[in-house]
Parts: sequence; structure tokens; C-alpha cells
Amino acid sequence: MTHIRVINPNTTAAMTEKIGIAARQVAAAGTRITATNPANGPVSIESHFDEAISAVGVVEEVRAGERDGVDAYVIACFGDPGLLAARELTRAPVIGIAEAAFHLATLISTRFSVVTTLGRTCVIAEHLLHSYGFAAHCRRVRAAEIPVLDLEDDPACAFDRIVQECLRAKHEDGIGAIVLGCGGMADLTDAITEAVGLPVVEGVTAAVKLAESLVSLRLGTSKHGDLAFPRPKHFTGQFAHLGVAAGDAPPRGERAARVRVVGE
Ligand code: 5HY
Repeated sequence: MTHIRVINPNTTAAMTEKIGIAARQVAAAGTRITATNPANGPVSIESHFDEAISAVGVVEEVRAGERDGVDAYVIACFGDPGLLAARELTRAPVIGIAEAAFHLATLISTRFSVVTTLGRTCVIAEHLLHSYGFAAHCRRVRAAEIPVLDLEDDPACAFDRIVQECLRAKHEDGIGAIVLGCGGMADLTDAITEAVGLPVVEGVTAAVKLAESLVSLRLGTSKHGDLAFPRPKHFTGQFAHLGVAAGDAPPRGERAARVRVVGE
């Protein structure tokens, strides 16, 4: 059984549950999905500030997952908050939904556009496109101009605004596919696909299938170079528990047998 931990970095439990349902709908028979969110942090992530704070919650959830023997992690927020920090903490694959969606979109189209929530978060997706090397493939990052929690509180209106922006992208951007730019849209993929008439790539489900592929190939996060486990270090104050004492062996558990551990 492959255990994939899907982490919703915001603290809205209803969105976490929705994301977990979407992940389970595409998971293979031998995959167990557990969906969690941090106890502390923003109820939605709509700014650089929200992203920074939520990253602490992401690494806390990965540390908990290491104790649970999780085989792979999905960071289910379109800003991929804490992605590289999380990768330092584990040998398991850690996949952000934006990164996953971009990869799959380039496999089915030469050009795609992103439709996210608020216009102020578009630059976050634009930064990721450049960071991951997909900027040339993305025509435009668009926003439906809906607060993230409208996906929970006013889903009908949110759906209509997302579809309208997707249709503008289809008719104006010269694209072959749409990428949904929010983990909270994970339950809308089929309905948006039908309404828009383009392939729609959704990050949570894309990340789950990529995680399954990496686990089946026994490929995990490299521990050679910048993603090696953090150097032992004392942390102070409210982060004291995040410190690693010299000699603390990183959790290996039975996963070492499943991830091709090279060298060390
Ligand atoms: C997300 N915020 O996927 C992002 C969407 C965004 O709380 N979950 C959030 O607009 O960046």
C-alpha cells in the first residue's frame, strides 16, 4: 500500500476534505490517501504573507508524516508553499500542485493559461512558471477575481466566474489547455471541462498521479546537494521543537527499502 499525504496548507478543514475526496477519486487501488492541514496558519492563502506563514505549517505536516511513514507528499496550494523546505525533510517525493499541473499541461498542449483566484496572486504563479522552467509554455496567468473561500461559501458564483475567465482564455490566448490555479478548485475539473470545451489540468489530481509514479519507480527526493537533510541546529522560542540535535538520525523506517537510497 502506498501512503500519500495530501497537505492543504491553509487551515480550512472543509477545503481539506474536498481536496482529499478529489485525490481519492483518482488514486490507484493500492494507494492510501490521507488529507491534512496545519492547525495553525491562514484560513486561505492569497498573498506573499499568507504563503510565508503557511510554509511553516507545511513543514510541520511533513515532519508528522515522517513519523507516520508516509511514502509521498502533495502540497495542495497553488503557490507550492514550503516545497523545497519540505523536500529537505524527507526521502519521499514532495510534489506541489502548481509544478505538477504545469508538467502535465505541457504534455497535452504547446500553450496553456492558468486561471486562479485573486489577481494579486497571479505573480506567485508567474514566479513559479519561471522557477520551474515553464514560462514559455504559459500564455497568461488569469484570475477569476474570487476570494479563495468563495469556493466554499459561494460555489455557484465562484464556478461561473471561473468558467467565464476560462472561456476568455480559450478565445483570446491561443491555448490548448487550462490549468486551474487553486487547490480549492479540485472538485470542479469535470464541470469546468464540460463548460469550457478544453482539457483542464487540475493540480491535486496531477500531483497524486505523479507521486504514485515516483513511488512505483522507487524515486525519492535526492539527499545529495541542496535537498540533503538540514544540518543539525538549535532553534529557539516557538520553533524550538524544529531543531535537530547533532546525531539525530533522520527517520528512515521501512521507506528506505522502497526508495532507492544512493550512497551515504
Ligand atoms: C490555494 N490559496 O491553492 C491557493 C490559491 C491561490 O488557500 N489554496 C489557497 O489563489 O493561490
